[in-house]
Amino acid sequence: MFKKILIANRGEIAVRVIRACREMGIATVAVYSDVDRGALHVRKSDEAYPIGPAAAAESYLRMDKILDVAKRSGAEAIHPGYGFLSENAKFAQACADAGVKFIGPTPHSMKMMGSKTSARQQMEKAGVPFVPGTSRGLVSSEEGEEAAERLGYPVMLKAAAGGGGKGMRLVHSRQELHASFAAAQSEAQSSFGDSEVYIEKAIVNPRHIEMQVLADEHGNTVWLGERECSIQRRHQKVLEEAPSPMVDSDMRWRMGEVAVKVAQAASYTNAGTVEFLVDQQKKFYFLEMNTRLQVEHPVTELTTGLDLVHLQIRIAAGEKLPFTQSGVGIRGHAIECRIYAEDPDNNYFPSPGKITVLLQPSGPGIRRDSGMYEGWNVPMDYDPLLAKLIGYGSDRQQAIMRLERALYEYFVAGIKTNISLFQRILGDADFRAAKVDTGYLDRLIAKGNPAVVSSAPEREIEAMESIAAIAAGMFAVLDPAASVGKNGGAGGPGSTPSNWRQNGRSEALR
Ligand code: MV4
Repeated sequence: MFKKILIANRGEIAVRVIRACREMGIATVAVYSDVDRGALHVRKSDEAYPIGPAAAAESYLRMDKILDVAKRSGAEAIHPGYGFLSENAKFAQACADAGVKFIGPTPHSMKMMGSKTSARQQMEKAGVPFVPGTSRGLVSSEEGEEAAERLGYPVMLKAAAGGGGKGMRLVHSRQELHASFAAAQSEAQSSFGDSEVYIEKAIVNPRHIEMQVLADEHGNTVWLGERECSIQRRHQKVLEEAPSPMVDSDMRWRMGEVAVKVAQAASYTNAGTVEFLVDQQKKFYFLEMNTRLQVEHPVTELTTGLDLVHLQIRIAAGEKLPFTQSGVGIRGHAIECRIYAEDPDNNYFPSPGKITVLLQPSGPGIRRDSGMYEGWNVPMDYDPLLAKLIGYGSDRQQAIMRLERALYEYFVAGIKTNISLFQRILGDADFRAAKVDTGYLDRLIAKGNPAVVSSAPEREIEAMESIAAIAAGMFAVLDPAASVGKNGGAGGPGSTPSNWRQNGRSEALR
């Protein structure tokens, strides 16, 4: 087993990997940019090295600097987390060349999945169902028109090098195709430095469901169940759950077996995710494969009882999977909320700044993977994901109740967060009835925010209570003689709760 691992990432995922390493008796090396000197992953690691300015291109994306730290620290392996260099085949290759184990798949698998057209060609060979369309780049918009006639409108133009919705165009008619083709090509060129564009039949109001797979370096591949990821906005996932409420065990097995086939066709190793689009008839189509550990991996960990980061590390160290498919069981239900530093009253714009007060939820069925702490300054230079709050229960209903309860325990002051959005989602009748597709969140947000009327006073009361408690504490310190009662009168243990405080509690919070 490795003795020391470098984590080439920051925030909650770096903390997540550090935790796994600590549990396994592996020393950890953090890297950090100038604005992350005080970040949680730096505090929690055994060693930490500066790698440059805030801009990711000058720090977290600098392969040379990261490999230099690996050499200087004696780290034998690198965990890339998600984002940054995690799906960069050149980095995986550079690690191999430097004699450092990249904890993830081989550069070969990453490259194959990195190009959507090459992935589609491989999947076609392997007999995997994928969205009808072309599997090579279009040379002209005329070629696109021919393909679109064959497929039937609407169609989707996509960048071969894309993913996450960039360089993607929905085309409703022949008249639109020519201009959309040019636009998609130029967006693909400017975003990915590669203008290759291909065409797919558009699936209307699809669901986005993905299957977790794990493969060791001895030819064993298993699937670990699906995640429902339809609740997203602008291609940014917001809430994920496992299992998907619309997948039954027959569909799960079929999807699982297809996902294993995809992984095997790519000679895949380590943890990966096979994404599917699911149409209204519940037909599923291969979309792409993510060659990394994903943000939403905790919902799979909770429903399988497995630790994916431990398993990633053991696989990278050459160990065999310690179980086979029949040893994988799915139990209970888990839902994850991505807590972002963004302002619900300003179109969910990023809201960096200093966290002045932080009260965090816990209790039965709650897991929190967080990269924030009270007093920390959230930099504006990176993805604004602060933490993930995950609710687990024996069924979906219990997971929802626990998560909703925990969301009302969260108190973050100094910056804005999207916590109120989750309070709305979890209380929404369509969500509770599991009527979600990729258009769900836009519809909910467009409906306006009726919950503001009832929840804002609650939040304000909580804030007022905190301020009152702080003020009372300050008075007690400044002038102990003036404080009320034996115990200081600031609401401490044994003190009489004031009527003000009690009256301020809403029914729901009592
Ligand atoms: C599609 C599609 C409909 N039909 N492809 C968006 C992200 C990129 N990875 C693929 N995406 C889509 N591809 C066909 N042929 C609809 C989407 C899509 C979507 C997919 C997953 C999750 C959210 C989405 C939101 C809008 C569009």
